[in-house]
Amino acid sequence: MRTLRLTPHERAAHLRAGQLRRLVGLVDHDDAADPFPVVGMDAVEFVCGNATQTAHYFVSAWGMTLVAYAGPETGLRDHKSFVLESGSARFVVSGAVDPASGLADHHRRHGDGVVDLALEVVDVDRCVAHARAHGAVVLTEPHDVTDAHGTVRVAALASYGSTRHTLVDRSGYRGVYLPGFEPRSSGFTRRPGAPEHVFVALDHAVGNVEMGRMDHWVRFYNEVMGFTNMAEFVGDDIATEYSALMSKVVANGNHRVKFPLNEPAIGRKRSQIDEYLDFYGEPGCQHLALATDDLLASVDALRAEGVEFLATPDAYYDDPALRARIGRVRVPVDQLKARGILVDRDEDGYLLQIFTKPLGDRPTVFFELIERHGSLGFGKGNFKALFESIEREQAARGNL
Ligand code: TYF
Ligand code: FE
Repeated sequence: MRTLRLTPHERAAHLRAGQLRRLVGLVDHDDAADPFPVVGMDAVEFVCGNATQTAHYFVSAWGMTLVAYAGPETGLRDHKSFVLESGSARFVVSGAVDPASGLADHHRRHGDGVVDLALEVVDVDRCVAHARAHGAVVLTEPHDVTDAHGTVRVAALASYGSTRHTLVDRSGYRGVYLPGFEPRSSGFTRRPGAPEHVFVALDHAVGNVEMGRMDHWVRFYNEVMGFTNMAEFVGDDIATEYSALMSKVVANGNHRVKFPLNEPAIGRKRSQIDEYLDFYGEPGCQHLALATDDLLASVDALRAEGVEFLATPDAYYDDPALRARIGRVRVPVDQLKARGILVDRDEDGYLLQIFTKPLGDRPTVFFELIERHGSLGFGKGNFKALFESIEREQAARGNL
């Protein structure tokens, strides 16, 4: 029998490709005809007040795997960064070491937050040329970064607020993340029985922008990155009735990268988007949706580690209209009710979703967990219940 021998890097790439296939709704796409061909998300970078402890939390509670590290011990004096993976999702958690570090200033202004939604692209120079020609701010010009494992070509574009899109072409690189990082798997030893595979991919990353700026940022992604608009949007009807926000979704050619964009709307109450903007201090990433194959198991594992989710009232599940609309899903509705999991159905299928409370001290960034069964939407049927739940939290914080 012929055995297939893969290097660790090939195995990892193989795994990531397999997990990317599990994202629902990917479409075939001709990269050659795309002015800004995106392979998928490369990494999400967080800046935290205590990266050491946030990395520990992502390992111990969220079942992520530590794969690389850069910091004083590896020659980086300014800050430290931990690289964590779960399925095809990669997080980089960074925090200031030197008090003069720009990251310390970033944290003072914004609290814990997402600074970079890095994209893996086919051709960094071509993407930057296209972006520049369409008015993008180029934060870092394309350049090579090299170590013994090969060369990565990187550049960075400015997006809303201080959010950045680093563009990475890692086709010439076999290292674990980027030059400057050392492989590291020890340090946060997972206790036996601790959660694993809580999520397998990043489904979408949402941005909050100022009132009246949503269409500007939709156009930015259309023109600068060639992203197209997805059907789902929250328009004036929903905005005035109960959400106090408007939302549109853009996606790259193969639909691996989906960026909903929210702006506050004038509603009956103070918008949750205004609360975010006040505490983050400017536009920024509001939530990351993490895809899971088994949301019920993920929620049980996370709750056991003390992760808190938004509550859903029993009335949501007891509503005959909801029962009729969602029909049969893979578990009895009572099992969703016991966990506060929301369910929505559209013409393509259904989805299960749940939202955490804010991750850090400020009422800013949070996670969504999502299990898709055909549905390509974002849970429009749940917006009313979700926004009421968010408003209860907002009121409890004294911000409504
Ligand atoms: O990504 C979405 O569109 C859903 C719903 O402030 C949503 O997860 C939209 C806006 C918001 C919170 C959740
Ligand atoms: Fe979402």
